[in-house]
Amino acid sequence: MSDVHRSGYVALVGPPNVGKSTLLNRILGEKVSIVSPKPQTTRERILGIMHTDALEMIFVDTPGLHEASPKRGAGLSRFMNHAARSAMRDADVVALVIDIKENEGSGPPSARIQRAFAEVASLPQPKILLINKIDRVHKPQLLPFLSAVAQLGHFDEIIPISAKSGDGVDIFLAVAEKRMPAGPRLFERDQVTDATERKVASELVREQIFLQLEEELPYASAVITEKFEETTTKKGEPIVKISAAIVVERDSQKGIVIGKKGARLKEIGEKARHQIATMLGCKVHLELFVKAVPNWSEREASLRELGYDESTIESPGSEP
Ligand SMILES: Nc1nc2c(ncn2[C@@H]2O[C@H](COP(=O)(O)OP(=O)(O)OP(=O)(O)O)[C@@H](O)[C@H]2O)c(=O)[nH]1
Ligand SMILES: [Mg+2]
Repeated sequence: MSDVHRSGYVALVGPPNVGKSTLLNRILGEKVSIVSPKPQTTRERILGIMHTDALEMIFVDTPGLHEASPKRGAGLSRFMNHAARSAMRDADVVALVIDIKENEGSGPPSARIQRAFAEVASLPQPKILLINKIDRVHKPQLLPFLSAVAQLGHFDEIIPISAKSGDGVDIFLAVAEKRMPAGPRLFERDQVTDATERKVASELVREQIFLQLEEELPYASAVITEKFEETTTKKGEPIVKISAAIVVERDSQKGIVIGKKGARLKEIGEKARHQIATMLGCKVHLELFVKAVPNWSEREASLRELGYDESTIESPGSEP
């Protein structure tokens, strides 16, 4: 092997809920991107960086590509699709993730999978198809789908994987590595993500909202960390004091997040605090409050305030 340093961006794109964020966390061996069984969990692009002495592979987790729903904020939806499309346009390698369970039997690819293929078909970069969740099917069931997809000729490589068990993930990494261009190190050797601790803290609260609340509410809420203070306890132990606002769209939704006698909010806070403490490796004090910002997911000014501003989407290759 040559000793030239190589570095590049690998975009993880695809429909919602197929396992893109699970895959990113699996590759890095730690949680940088939140995961839930509900679609549209990821809202912004998140970088996860894998380093070796001669290589830096920067994986870009993206929001699931989706059609705007009349029931959900059109502004937020546009922001999410734009973030995903700009990440895939600017990456060195595009990895399209799909869920094998959407295609049981030997029929042609489902309409949603075909739309995903169409999203990447005309991109000039090397394209890898990752058929995820193979832990959920019997291996022989995969074969007809694999050969049907191979015949379409859209992809340079087709790799069945399980982001959950790790099956096939090493093969993906080896294939992506071969496609990395020569280039300098772009991040510090110990940097795993470009997201700040402040940002990951709000995401971990948002993850609990996705996990604990039903139906439309997760989509109608956002989390913003308003205070993040590194200090020490009376005993001299390090502690981070965080205050975060859960933003919903209507006053009537506040009660659902808060729950009976504050029980739901307490549970969200407890679980999120635990996760944040694991990430930071120290004690955490987390204070949550809920506020309503009418129709924030539609209004440009509120979207901007909450960090969902289309004009701020950088290409993944721009200066970190
Ligand atoms: N059985 C199985 N479940 C998986 C696998 N990968 C992901 N999941 C589950 O699929 C659901 C969605 O996973 P995410 O990683 O949030 O999916 P995503 O593509 O990032 O979703 P969005 O951010 O909403 O676009 C979660 O419940 C995961 O636990 C897998 O390989 N096998
Ligand atoms: Mg995701």
